[in-house]
Amino acid sequence: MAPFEHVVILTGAGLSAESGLSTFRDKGGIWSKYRIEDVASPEAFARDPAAVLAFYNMRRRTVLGVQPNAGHAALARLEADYPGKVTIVTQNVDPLHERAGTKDLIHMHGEILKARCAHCGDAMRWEDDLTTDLACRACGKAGGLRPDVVWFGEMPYDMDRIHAALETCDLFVSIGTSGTVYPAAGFSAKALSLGAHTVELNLEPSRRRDMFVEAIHGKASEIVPAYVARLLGR
Ligand code: BV8
Repeated sequence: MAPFEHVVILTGAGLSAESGLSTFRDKGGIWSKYRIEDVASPEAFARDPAAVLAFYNMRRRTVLGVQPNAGHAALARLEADYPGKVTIVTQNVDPLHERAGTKDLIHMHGEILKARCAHCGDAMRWEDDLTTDLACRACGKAGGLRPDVVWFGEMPYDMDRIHAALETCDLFVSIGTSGTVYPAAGFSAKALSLGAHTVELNLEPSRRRDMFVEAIHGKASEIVPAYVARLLGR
């Protein structure tokens, strides 16, 4: 008998920090070196596509060189072994959940190892640098290939599926996110309002700390395996 029938997990950049990927809002984080308005919006891409592509080329190269950590591995075990339903939603655009073995993952902010044509919408796996002179394989037009990530002001992916999961879950666990970016930052409030038990696993209390019934603070590579072991009764 599972302690909870449907577990929804939301992850953020803090889960990938110990794999060597910078978070966004910690000291020395990505947004301390770059302005969102310059590199992570459709307006920025229209204004200076080369600068936006260079930002993502740098991050893509870093992503290709890192490995998942014990936190990612624990969540893959949870998905595989938990007797109830598990839905994992990530804000991260890195592939570390999949590399650790997670099979059914919702990348609500897209994936940095995919490209999408702004002209025709065709999307494809993409591990090389993106440049403005590249032509789309589907429509043949150049200048439109962009990372298949969700920028500020764009609608995140799979929102219907995420809301359906939030409406049926009885456990909501937020891991490694500051609770800054919406709509993800609003998921805990929705789950709590519908009666779910809400838990925050993070290095420190997030901006949405008041939406969590339970909080465990520490490094994801330590507290996530311990929490998953508790859920699996090990
Ligand atoms: C939209 C992809 C509408 C690209 C990203 C309501 C109120 C206020 C503002 C808004 C609102 N609704 C919408 C907005 C605007 C905006 C927004 O939320 N702005 C913020 C800044 C206030 N939201 C949007 O624009 C969203 N779109 O709403 O569209 C719409 C409606 C109709 C039609 C069309 C459109 C889109 C948001 C998505 C933006 N894209 N990423 C990329 O990656 O480059 S967001 C970006 O932030 C990343 O995805 C990142 O994952 C995400 C969230 O950040 P975190 O993951 O939380 O990372 P952070 O660094 O902040 O925190 C890390 C945490 O980890 C810390 O707490 C730290 O303590 C902890 N930690 C660190 N190390 C460890 C650790 N924990 C454990 N172990 C460790 N070792």
